[in-house]
Amino acid sequence: YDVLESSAQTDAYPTRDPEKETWRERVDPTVWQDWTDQAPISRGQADAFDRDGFLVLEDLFSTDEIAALVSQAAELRSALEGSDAAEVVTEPGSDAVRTVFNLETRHDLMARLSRDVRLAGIAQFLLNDEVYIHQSRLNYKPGFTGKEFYWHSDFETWHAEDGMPRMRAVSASLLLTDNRAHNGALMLMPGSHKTFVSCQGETPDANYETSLKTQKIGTPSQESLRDLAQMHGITDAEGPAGTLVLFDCNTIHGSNGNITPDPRSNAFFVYNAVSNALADPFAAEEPRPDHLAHRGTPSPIKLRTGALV
Ligand code: 6CS
Ligand code: FE
Repeated sequence: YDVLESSAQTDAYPTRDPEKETWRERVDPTVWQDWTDQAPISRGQADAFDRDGFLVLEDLFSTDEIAALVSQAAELRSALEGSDAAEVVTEPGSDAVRTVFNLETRHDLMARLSRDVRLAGIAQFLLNDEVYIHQSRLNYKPGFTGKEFYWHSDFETWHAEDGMPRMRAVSASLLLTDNRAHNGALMLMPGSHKTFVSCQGETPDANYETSLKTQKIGTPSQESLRDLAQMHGITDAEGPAGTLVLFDCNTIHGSNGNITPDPRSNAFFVYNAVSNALADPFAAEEPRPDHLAHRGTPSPIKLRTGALV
């Protein structure tokens, strides 16, 4: 791969060249404002997010709140077992539910969670803007049969296929089971968010129909991943149910399969800055459906405080 400097023109992050992969420098900040004592996270946490591209926060939610969310997630899952809705993605090779999209539209408690100051308020601070939900999902990784997610940057897909212009989005994953290295916890490469890996390979039509089970296009080459892992190392985002994992839209991440008896699940909300609303896709013919990427004029989230239940 070549290593090129980027510039903030019409397409700050060109990707999916049919011929070659390129490393480009990130032109956007990670933390979009200076820390003050009004911030919802400590100075050390803001610095860590800036440096690593992620942050793991424990003890933000009470046991009652987590119990309510866990039972809601289980209900949603059993209600959608066997559903052929486009918003429900099954595991490769089985009918087990892997992902349910549009989480906040399915239940009041999930809607309330999506607006909570502990998620959306931190996102607002990091992005220094009002925020809206770009995508939301429940991720389930069943015991024994849960399959891996290969290494990728979310932003690469959101830019190429959804038209997200700049790196001004953050994902909040609230763990609903214990997540450990052994049951397929999220793995992240700390510091990888400062490099944009412009991936090789054109986007096939309706790529999302297969990429949500097994992603092939928009993933870095093994050569790039080897170099990134050597430069940055790999961190397991472990924690008990109730842990919040925040990560920048360009942090390289993935997860292993789960052959343990212990399922792994999380509620996942992507907050995008309202000033970074979607344009036409940068490297795909058609935008993806709305349940994968909310389009149109964004309606900013009104923050909620206090207990969820
Ligand atoms: O498609 C998405 O929006 C997300 N899912 C996958 C498998 N890769 C890119 C992004 O994280
Ligand atoms: Fe991802």
